[in-house]
Parts: sequence; structure tokens; C-alpha cells
Amino acid sequence: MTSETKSPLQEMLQSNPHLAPLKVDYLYHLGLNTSMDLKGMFGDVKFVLMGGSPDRMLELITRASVELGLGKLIPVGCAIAPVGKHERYHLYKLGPIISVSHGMGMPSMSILLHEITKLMHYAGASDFTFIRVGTSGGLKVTPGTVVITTQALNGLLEPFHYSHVLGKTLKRPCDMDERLAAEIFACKGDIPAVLGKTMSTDDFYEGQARLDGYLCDYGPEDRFNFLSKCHEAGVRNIEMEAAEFAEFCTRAKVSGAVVCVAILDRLGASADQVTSTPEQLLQFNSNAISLVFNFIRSRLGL
Ligand code: R2B
Ligand code: URA
Repeated sequence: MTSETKSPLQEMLQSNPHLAPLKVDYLYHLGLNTSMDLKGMFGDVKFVLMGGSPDRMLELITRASVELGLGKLIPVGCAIAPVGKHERYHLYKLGPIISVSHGMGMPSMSILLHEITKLMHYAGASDFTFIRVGTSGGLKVTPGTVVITTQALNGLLEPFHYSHVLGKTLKRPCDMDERLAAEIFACKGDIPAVLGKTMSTDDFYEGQARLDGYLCDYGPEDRFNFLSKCHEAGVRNIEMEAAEFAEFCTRAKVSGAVVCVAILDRLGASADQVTSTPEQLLQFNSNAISLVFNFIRSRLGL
């Protein structure tokens, strides 16, 4: 390291100098803290893969052990198990990969992003990439197609994320790393995938123009007009975390991508209800994971 290049820790202290006086920093929701050997545990991480559900993230890391040949790193007689506490998030680590659940919605995603990014910096990890590997509702996209986000939009179709801080509303850009999105897209092979904008909402039902929630104050025409307007604006899928993820990665200067499979077409026959069978959903999710694995293989030269 030259006198000009900063260590990951120095970079973080520049982002938030209030961390410097902490003797021990407790990453409360992960059940990890800086009195632990975080460098030994996580210093080699290059890919932080995040998805909503703990089960899916276990499936992902289990597949990585086989398909990326990382199983040889598991000592004989040991099995994959979550690291830290798993009351809120489930975090798995195998070789250069962390697979961690983020729960549903932007508040849950935000907490994970703060703690996982601090973890990467305390661990001295470098050149790491964050990827949200998730599910979404497509717009004129065949179920099973993976959408790689080029720009995140909020529920007002703006390329901004609003946060309330110290009693004020902050409007922050939620741009994606378009080069990374293109790099991932180039790894698609036979997997159905498109590049497109992603709208992130704070709700699954009214926030996504569904008619099948417990409450609903609009009709089918309003729903169709809004979803069509989203499609015309370049939106190809709708989910609940990309805007927060994009905003955080932009501010933290972390290279990040959102790779979500469409599990239904909101402008097609499947409308609002998710009617696919568990087997079909497994295959859809598998498409997103396979695409991310293709990208990891290409990055690692495997
Ligand atoms: C996709 O799926 C979840 C809602 O079912 C939510 O976390 C999202 O973004
Ligand atoms: N996740 C969402 O947020 N919306 C959908 O329609 C499907 C999955």
C-alpha cells in the first residue's frame, strides 16, 4: 500500500469518522463484532450474494459448493452452517462467497447493507462485488426470465430513493453500476435474461398495483394503465429492495448488481397471483443463481 492508497478500513472511516472511537463495533443483527477474527473469517470474500429468503441462500451456497467446486473447502465431517446469529439474517461463507438473506423490503435490506459493508471493511476484503439475487414480478417478460437491473426506480417511477434522516427527507440517486450489469448479461449463455429498469416499492399489494390484497381502492383499468406506464418507462420488473440497494452501493462506492428472476408476468395471463408450482418456482430461482454462477466463473477464470 502506498501513502496515497487507502486501506479498506481507512476508506470506511472516511465515510463515517464516528466509527473510529469504537473499541468494539457490534454488528448487532449479524451477531458478529470486531473482537472476532473477522479478517481470518472473511478477508478473502469477493462476492456478497444477497437474497430475500434464508432457504434460497442456503440453496445457493449448497449449489456453489458443488457447481463452483468450493465443496473441497469444507473439512471432512463438517456441513454448511450459518455464521453468527441467525435470528434476523442467515449468513453463509464458502471460499470467496458470502450468501446472506436480507428479508423483505428496503428497511431490512438497509440494515443488512450497513452491517455487511462494515464487515467487509473490518475484514480487509478488497475488490468485492455485491449482487442481489432475487425474485420479482415481470412486465411483459416470460416467467423464468432473469432481469438484470440497469436503473432502479422508486414507486413514483423516479430514479431516486427517499430517506427520512434527522427529520428531513433526503432524495438520493439510485443508479446501478451499468458496466457490471452488462458484464453479468454477457454471461447469460442459454439462460433467458434481459437488461431493464426495476421499480422498487414499499409494498407487495397496493404498492405494486395488485387487485388481490385485503384492501384495494382502485380498479382493473387503473392497474393496467399504471403497469403499462411502468413498462413504457422501461421497467421490466417490480420488487421491493433494488432502490435501497442501488442508493447504498452508489454512496458507499461498492460495485453492485441486481439480478432478479420474474416469477410471473404482471401484464400477462398470470396477472397478480403467483400460481406457479413449487417446482416451477424452483426452476425460475435456479435461472438467477445459474446466471450469477456463470458470472463468478468468468470473474474467477474457472
Ligand atoms: C421480491 O419478493 C419479495 C416479495 O414476495 C420481496 O422481498 C421482493 O423484492
Ligand atoms: N416479488 C415482488 O416484489 N413482486 C412480485 O410480483 C413477485 C415477487
